[in-house]
Amino acid sequence: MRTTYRRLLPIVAAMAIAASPLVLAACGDDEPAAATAPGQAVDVILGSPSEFTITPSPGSVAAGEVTISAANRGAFPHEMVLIRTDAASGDLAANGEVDETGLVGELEDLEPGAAAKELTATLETGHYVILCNLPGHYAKGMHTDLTVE
Ligand SMILES: [Cu+2]
Repeated sequence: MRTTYRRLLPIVAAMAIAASPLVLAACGDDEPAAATAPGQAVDVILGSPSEFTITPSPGSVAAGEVTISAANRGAFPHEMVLIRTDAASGDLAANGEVDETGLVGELEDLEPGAAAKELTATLETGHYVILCNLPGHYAKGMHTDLTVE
């Protein structure tokens, strides 16, 4: 018996190693990505479908490095500001413009029809708000939520 186990052990170990990538691949569609997932991308559209909308796709990402690509498809200039805050996107203190406490980064001077600009940041788990902070734009509804899981 002892001899048999010694012969089988390396074979069993090799099978376990060979099987593990299959297990990971099989659950990849349903499970959230690992916290170390590299190069996640979020596309943010400003100015469409109406002028004062701002829409991220997807609306939630896993913690880690995230590249946000923002394009203005409206008629007016806009900007994209990313803030980490527990407040809902519509509940930020604003007096014409939003207090940018918790600022992670921003893309300024997004001109209508211009090429998208990119912002890469390492995001920790939490709640974030994406908004346009040109005077009056936040009040017109130009804000949305981004969840980092
Ligand atoms: Cu704007």
